[in-house]
Amino acid sequence: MQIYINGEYFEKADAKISVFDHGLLYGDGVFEGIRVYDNKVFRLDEHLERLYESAKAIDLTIPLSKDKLKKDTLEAVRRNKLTDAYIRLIVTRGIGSLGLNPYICGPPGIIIIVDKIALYPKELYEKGLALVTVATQRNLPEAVNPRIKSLNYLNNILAKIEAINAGVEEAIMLNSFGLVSECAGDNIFAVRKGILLTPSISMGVLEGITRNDVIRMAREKKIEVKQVVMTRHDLFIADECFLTGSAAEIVPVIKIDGRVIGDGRPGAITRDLMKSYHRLTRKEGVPVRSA
Ligand code: PXG
Repeated sequence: MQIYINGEYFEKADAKISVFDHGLLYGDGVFEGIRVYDNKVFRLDEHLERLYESAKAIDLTIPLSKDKLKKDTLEAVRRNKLTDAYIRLIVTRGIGSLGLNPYICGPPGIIIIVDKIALYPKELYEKGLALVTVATQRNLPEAVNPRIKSLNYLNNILAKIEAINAGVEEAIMLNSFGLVSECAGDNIFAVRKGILLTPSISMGVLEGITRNDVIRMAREKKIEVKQVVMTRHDLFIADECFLTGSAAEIVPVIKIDGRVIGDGRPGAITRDLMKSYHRLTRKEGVPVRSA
């Protein structure tokens, strides 16, 4: 494995950063998780755009142009010779001292890891997933805004711990008003009476790139899509439910807090969107080779 750190490549055992990097000391930094399908990087421009927006929101200037980072990302994929992969793109605040001040750190650290993706078991996509609502609330938008894909994922990890301890794989997180926001690492959708519903971004949600693709695909299929204020009740009475994310893609949900969703099997609209998304991921993407 060849890992990119600040323009140089290292073997996994030698890919090391400073213990004084504020990415480690404070979770001060941003990241993206990107997929490679069949030698093409899926939605690379969209992920780069969100990375630069997350960086801007924390007043971190990425020392490379978007175009240069795109070229470096493609080169990192090429070097690792994987046709299907998961790219973890990380920008840390850089090396500083034992104090919070980010303005005396730097330069920012740029890391690109290209690895095999550990997919959820196939069975999960056929049978569907069970979820629970957890007590850990999604971050207040007035604190670390959930729109920032920051290196500080402890809030989501606390939610994940609750879910795993309850015997399920994912957690539904509510915002401080008790309204549905998203899961620990995925966005959430419901279908009711043929209408596709998802919490609006203002509920405290990461604007998922898969979420945007699903909204677009549904509209192309003439399915009405609404970004809404969503309660647990809306999930309990939904006909269908599913999660979206670059890692998970589209995963059907069949149980929430012990309530069976719809008829307890992945719904027709969910399955249709899963098929379309699968096709989309193989069709679109930035070729790894020709760059
Ligand atoms: N919400 C949150 C909180 C996320 O972290 C998504 C939604 C989906 O966004 P995209 O753009 O991927 O459609 C994410 C991203 C993992 C893992 O290992 C997953 C994410 C991030 C980091 C790790 O499963 N999901």
